[in-house]
Amino acid sequence: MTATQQSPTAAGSGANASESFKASAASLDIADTPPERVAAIVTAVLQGVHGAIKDHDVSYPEFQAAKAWLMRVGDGGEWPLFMDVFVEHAVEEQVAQSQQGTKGSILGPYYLPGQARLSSSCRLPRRDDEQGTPLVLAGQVRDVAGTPLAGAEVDLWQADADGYYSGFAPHVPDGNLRGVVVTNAEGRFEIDTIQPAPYQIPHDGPTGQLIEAAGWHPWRPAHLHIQVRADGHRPITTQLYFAGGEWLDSDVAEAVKPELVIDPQDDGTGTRRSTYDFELEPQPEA
Ligand code: MBD
Ligand code: FE
Repeated sequence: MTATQQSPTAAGSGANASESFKASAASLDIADTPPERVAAIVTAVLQGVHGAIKDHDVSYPEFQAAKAWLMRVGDGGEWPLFMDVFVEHAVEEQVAQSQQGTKGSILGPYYLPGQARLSSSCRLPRRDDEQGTPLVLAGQVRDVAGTPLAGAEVDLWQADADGYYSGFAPHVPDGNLRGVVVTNAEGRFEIDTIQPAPYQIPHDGPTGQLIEAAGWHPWRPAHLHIQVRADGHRPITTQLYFAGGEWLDSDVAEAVKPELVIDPQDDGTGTRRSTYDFELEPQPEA
């Protein structure tokens, strides 16, 4: 097994995350943001940087080391990873203030659109020898008034039992442990998958190097990523976490909310089962 073909590298997964982000954000440009707003936000960010330099008496070697590190983040394609780990949660919390229904959480860098559409009761695509404890997530999608939403999409993506995502680790086949599950006439779904492992930020790249240099830890607790969409409703992007799991209280991405922790129970056959219902609010008027 060669390193380049088999083992995921930070640079490989970073390049994929950058490509995927560019595709999803192709139409977004700071030129479309009003100049007063750009000036206000960027001035505040720069004031924060200038304040840190002053408060911590930053030296020239430290300034140049920071510049070299920032260049490596770009070269390694790690801006999506860095931004989603250290910044996205604050944006999500801000947006959540005007959101009803199921709590959201961050999207992260590993969403890929256009996955297999699956019927309401299904198994996520997996390898013949997929490792990991069987996990079944069942539930219902409703509007905030309690009406079931038939034909809603529960788009799920997750790491495997080693903590790797398909599309971002060369040894995992495309589409593995990803799928768009369509709810039945009662708005229900039942998804057969496996328990994901906690996720570790890759340590051979600049984001991992920063975490190590600062003496922080690189872990996210085990999680399922889910986006729920239904016609006429505001989509929610969220994550589910597992009660008792490692790193729940110290997620490097600070994206855990207590309402999003499930506690699957063994059904006596070695399969762990949990339910979770999703509630979507009406699409806000444009
Ligand atoms: C992940 O799996 C993730 O969910 C986030 C937010 C950042 C890096 C990896
Ligand atoms: Fe993730």
